Amino acid sequence: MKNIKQRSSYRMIITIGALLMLISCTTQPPTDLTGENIIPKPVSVTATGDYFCLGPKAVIYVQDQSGENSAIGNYLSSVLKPATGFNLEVKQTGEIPGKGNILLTLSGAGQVGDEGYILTVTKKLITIAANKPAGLFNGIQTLRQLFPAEIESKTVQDIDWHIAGGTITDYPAYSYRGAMLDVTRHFFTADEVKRYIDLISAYKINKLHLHLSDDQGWRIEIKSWPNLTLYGSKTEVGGGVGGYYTQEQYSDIVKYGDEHFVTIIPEIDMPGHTNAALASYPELNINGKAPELYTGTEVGFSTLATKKEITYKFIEDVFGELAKLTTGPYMHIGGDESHVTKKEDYIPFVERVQDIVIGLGKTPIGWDEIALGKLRPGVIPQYWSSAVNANKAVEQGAKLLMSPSSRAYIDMKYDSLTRIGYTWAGLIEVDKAYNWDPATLEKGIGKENIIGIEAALWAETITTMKDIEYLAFPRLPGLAEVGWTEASARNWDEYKIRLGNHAKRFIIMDIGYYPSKLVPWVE
Ligand code: NGO
Repeated sequence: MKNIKQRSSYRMIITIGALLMLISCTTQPPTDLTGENIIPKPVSVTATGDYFCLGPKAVIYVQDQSGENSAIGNYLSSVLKPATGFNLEVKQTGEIPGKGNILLTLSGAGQVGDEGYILTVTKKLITIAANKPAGLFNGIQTLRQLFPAEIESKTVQDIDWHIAGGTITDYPAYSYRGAMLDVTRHFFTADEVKRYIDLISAYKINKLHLHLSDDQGWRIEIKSWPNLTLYGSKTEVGGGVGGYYTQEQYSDIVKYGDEHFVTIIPEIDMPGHTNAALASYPELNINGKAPELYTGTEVGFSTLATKKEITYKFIEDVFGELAKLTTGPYMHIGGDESHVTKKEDYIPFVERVQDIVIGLGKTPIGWDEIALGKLRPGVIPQYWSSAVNANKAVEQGAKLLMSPSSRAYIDMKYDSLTRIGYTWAGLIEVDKAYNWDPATLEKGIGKENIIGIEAALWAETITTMKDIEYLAFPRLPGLAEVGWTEASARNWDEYKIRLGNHAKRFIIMDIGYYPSKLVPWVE
């Protein structure tokens, strides 16, 4: 009898022990928050020396009178679920959370602006405080990087979910931190664009500029001009089948962007880079004749008929439909390399197109050439090649978006052996993409003249998601830091160590990154 009792109580002890192993944290925890490898680098980090351990019973408390940010609580729960296997409950309540929980709150963040946050980790509680949901989202991206890299796994990992204790106070240097993806030279599906949104938003990039039309293909359904997609979408560089987004698919991308605090910016390039539209509608051509579809990589040979009224009807219709589908404040009007448009035609054209977009309630962005004409107030020129044009824009009082091709064009090769990419703007190794300051790069352009930066990925040489990943990683996290972290707080030798420690995350996230020899990778 005694024996049976003894055995069952042993069994009980063993079971409880095993359960404790499962639900509590037993391995050596990290305790120095200042030693974590956060990209982009936060404004300030202080450590307390203790740590927090996430268990399956944790609750995500969301404190916000408006009810606006319960979605972000669900988002955090969904981010943590695959790897931990925990079904973390989300409670929208004013209750004070007990030990072992997470609190997301829209009060008490103070001077961190609209996108900043304060992340506090104690033995008892993780708190992210922000002024706006965007700040909570950014705080969550930092939190992801504090957990072991396995947090990014899609399958349950049997490890302890420890985080070092302390406080991170953080906010961005620039409000516009963008990535551009060219979906014209080669088409990328809506799912591929969504994956890119996942990847860029993890590094606090908050804009995705989609280059939707060019000589080689028209990529967005416009109901009032159906041939654009019926005919003009069917090609790409090298003669592939091309493709386009239906308005429904585009709206879905916009929504996905909004959920990840990434504003989608649609670009319709004009008056040059328009062969696909010109091939679809003869009346848009100066001579009234439609050219053949184009699958090469030359630039600067096409132009809309800037003197025909039908051209402006076309532009009003296209931007009119796009404005309705786009939740963000911007629409990009292109304007680059219009080498066959006479200057005296180009200037009034670009001015009129700005007015059309402003009339639709949106803010135009355009490549730096648009500064040749009068910039309407608030219009954002995107510096990519001409410092002269950029200075003209500054003289007109505009704030620039900085995409210098020698630093931020991530379609350039890393070195001469890189299997894909261009070289016309130089080779851009990982250090070159990181090691620059937007506010001192060009004479006459200071921080007060800059709205932010954008990493441009043109697609003449890339055809797959893996190609996108190879050129974007690891330069994109570096450019994200150029946009987020003040130049005075950045240093390549320190950054490359943090970057090297992201290799494990890249691998778990299945990011096919370029393993640059300049970076001490820790896999
Ligand atoms: C240029 C050109 C694009 C090319 C890209 C390739 C701009 C603004 N216009 O950048 O059409 O695709 O270079 O690097």
